[in-house]
Amino acid sequence: MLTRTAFSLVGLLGYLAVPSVALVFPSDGSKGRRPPSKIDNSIGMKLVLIPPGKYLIGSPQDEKGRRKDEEQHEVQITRAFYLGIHEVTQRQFKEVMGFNPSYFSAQASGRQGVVYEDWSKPGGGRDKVKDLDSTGDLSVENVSWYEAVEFCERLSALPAERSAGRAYRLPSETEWEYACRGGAASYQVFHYGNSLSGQQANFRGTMPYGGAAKGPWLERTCKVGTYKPNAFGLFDMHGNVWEWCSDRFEYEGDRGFRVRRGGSWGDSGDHCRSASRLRRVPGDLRWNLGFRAALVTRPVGPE
Ligand SMILES: [Ca+2]
Repeated sequence: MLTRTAFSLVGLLGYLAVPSVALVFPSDGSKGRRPPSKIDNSIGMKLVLIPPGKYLIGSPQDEKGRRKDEEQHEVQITRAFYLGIHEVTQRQFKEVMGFNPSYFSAQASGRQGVVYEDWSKPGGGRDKVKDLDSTGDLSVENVSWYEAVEFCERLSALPAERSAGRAYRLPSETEWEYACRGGAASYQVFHYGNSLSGQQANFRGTMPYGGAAKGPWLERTCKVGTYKPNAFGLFDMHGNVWEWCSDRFEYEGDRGFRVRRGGSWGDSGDHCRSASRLRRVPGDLRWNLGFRAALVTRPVGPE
């Protein structure tokens, strides 16, 4: 029998190891069945189960690069959810939507009528990926918020997904940041710690964060999963492409903006912070803006 002291010690050790993450999943309509920790869906997308828990969203006031709308406060994630371990790829997007809008692809045209900010060199995105056999595993970009939502709806409607009871959607902003932080035991700027170098993520490595050494800058998206995952098994939460979230972004009132998170291949390290949040109008198309899918499980079969 555990003494009171020993019991407390066990509790304390558990708290120190994973203070903000519940280890037992509450009933979520699955009649007490433990949901699988990983899902491989019918288009080859891999998702992991993110457990419920509490965390501090936002950043402390002395964090370098902080913006005033990163007010720090506790958030409770009450229900487990699944999140794609990767950003949605060009291949997956094309399979579901029937076209590939990506700037960093062989066609590099995105779509007719889209005029890019000419950050690029002659040849644009096509030249940036000319040495690759395929860009199918690069993150999709140049996708509007509406198209990201439509992708989730169409994916949910695929027969194999419907029969499995899987309904996809964009993650909320609070879910996204919770997932990004990966259940870290104490506050840190990135899931890696308090610095970020070009060896750890695809961003403008010439402008690292937190005293990290200057590193490479690829100047394009890269194959998803090139860098180390966080403790939840999620890749590219810092950099590669910004990721649309479901939420509206209040700015001088509700002007219809949506939230994007995580920084991109073109951004300095401070934009890749876990707390970094920027807005875009939902119809916006950028060569550094994509998304990842979340899903909620529905009960299947007889109740
Ligand atoms: Ca990303």
